[in-house]
Amino acid sequence: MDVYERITRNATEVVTEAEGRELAEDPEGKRAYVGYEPSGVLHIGHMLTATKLMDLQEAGFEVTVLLADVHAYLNDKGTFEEIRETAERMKAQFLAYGLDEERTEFVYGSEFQFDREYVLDLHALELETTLSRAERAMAEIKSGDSVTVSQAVYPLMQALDIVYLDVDLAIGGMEQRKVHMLARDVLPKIGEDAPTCLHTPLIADLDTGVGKMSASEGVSISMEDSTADIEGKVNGAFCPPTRDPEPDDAGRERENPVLQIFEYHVFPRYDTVVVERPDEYGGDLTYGDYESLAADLESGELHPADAKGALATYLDELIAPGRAKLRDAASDA
Ligand code: NAL
Repeated sequence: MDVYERITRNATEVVTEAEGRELAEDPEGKRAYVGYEPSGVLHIGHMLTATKLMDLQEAGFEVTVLLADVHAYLNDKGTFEEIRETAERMKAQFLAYGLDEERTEFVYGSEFQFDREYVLDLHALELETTLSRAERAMAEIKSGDSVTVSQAVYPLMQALDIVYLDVDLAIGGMEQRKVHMLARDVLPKIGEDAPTCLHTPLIADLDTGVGKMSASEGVSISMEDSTADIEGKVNGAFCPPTRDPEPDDAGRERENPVLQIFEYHVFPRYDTVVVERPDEYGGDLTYGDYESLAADLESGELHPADAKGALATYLDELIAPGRAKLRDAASDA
């Protein structure tokens, strides 16, 4: 696989493609970073960006993971002390998930975001940004119904972090794209370069295929799930025999979340995927890539129930090391 292909596989977009291609020409030693509001438990959304970080590490990038403690505080996620505690647990789960320890640096936002120079630059960005623009950037990130002043400061700090962490490529899920677009517009106004950004897709709600899966609503998958939890959730998932399901009765777009998880979580981590079946149902099926599995689901060769069984097995294997870390942390406490 060529470098640009590895860097961008399964990404929804690179902003801009030309900038991404330039990075791909000489990735060795370049730095990519992603930030997360610490929450203690890794869920499937974190795992999706983590898988992309592993692609980047294989391509030669160094990775910075920002444990965005101040951001979580500004977004009403708890006291500062609670947030710090959850961040340590999260770090252990990221490494257990498979990030390369040698090529991953974990940084707390609070290590540099209270520095005088940072705060002055932040105020300069505040002068350059309207409240409505900051509010729009936060639409898919904010918690709660109202927008507080803290949540308007939030995207400006996220923009500034991209400068202070000296990164070549900012990674985030599609819910981060408006923050990144704001960063691209506003950073040049204080004399900084617009960052190159790569966005990963959002996975649809597991039960309905509508909208996006969320840790706060509906069914999500996390490192807290037992093997039986995962089997139950995956067996209950929406999985029609197509990549392109019809809209629901209310006319809302739907995706096939089972196929999405195979595509974005399983195939990037396994060379081959085996769907086990008893001999009387045709025996095991082996797939070397996502396309052939999706094609078999569509043709009827692969039954949705068998696809779900295999998905539960692979997901369980992927989260097992992180689950063990969480149990260690619980027994230490
Ligand atoms: C991501 C977050 C916070 C600060 C960041 C700074 C730089 C790059 C990425 C960052 C968290 C993210 C979330 N907004 O929704 O979890």
